[in-house]
Amino acid sequence: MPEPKPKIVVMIPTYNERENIGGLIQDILSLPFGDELGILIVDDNSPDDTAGAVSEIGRRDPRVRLLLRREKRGRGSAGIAGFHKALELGAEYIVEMDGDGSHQPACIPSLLEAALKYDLVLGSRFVEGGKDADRPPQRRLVTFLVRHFVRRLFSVPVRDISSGFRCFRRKVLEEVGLDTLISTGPSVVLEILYVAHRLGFSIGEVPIVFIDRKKGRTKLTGITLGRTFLKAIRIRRMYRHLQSIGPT
Ligand SMILES: Nc1nc2c(ncn2[C@@H]2O[C@H](COP(=O)(O)OP(=O)(O)OP(=O)(O)O)[C@@H](O)[C@H]2O)c(=O)[nH]1
Ligand SMILES: [Mg+2]
Repeated sequence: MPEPKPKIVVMIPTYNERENIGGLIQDILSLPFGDELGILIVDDNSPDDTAGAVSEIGRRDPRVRLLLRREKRGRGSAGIAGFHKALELGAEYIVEMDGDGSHQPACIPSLLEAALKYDLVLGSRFVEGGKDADRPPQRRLVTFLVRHFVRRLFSVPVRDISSGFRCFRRKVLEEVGLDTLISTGPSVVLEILYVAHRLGFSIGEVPIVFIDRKKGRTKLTGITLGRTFLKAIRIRRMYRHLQSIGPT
């Protein structure tokens, strides 16, 4: 049987998400896209054997693929490896989302619909209809600080600048220079958005309801957060002179 060639690839970086990943994959597969949609899980050899759970589903359904890396190399580097693989698979639309249950598969169709109009579409908690549901106050504070600090730093005209639930048209990922990005951690989300903006790609937002993770543990420690802020400052310095040549 020939391998399915997905037009849409949903790319999910995972580290210790075994409890979440099975249900999430099933929910994505039940969206009405048939063979046009593929799922790519990028796992860093999670000790809880997330990869084993994904492989088992992949054996039953060839739309599910696993990119297994030998060791934990960070959220950013996992995302970049996933984007390379999605391009290699021939995807026209690449959806990026978390594997912890915070991002709802039910929002994928509206991201894709908006991607007919925009080069990059963010799933946004802060546009009308969006929500940052049931998060503890300390996590809300972090989002608030990131949002206001980074929005001011980058001046990208979007409301949910740190959203990791988004849809790219292929050409955006081809042109942002995946191999020259400096982020290995969560700042990759900001870096790609900033570069895409500086290159003149159009960016839209659709509402999402973000749910706090119910199972598993966060990988976002205080140290990671501090590093992300410092990286954001470096990113701004590096790319602020990047000319908007307009997308080709
Ligand atoms: N492959 C890989 N995935 C990672 C790594 N670190 C985090 N992830 C995944 O990236 C996604 C986001 O990580 P989270 O721990 O949920 O961090 P967050 O969403 O910023 O913060 P919370 O939702 O508050 O926990 C999840 O799917 C993680 O499993 C990593 O080093 N490698
Ligand atoms: Mg999360």
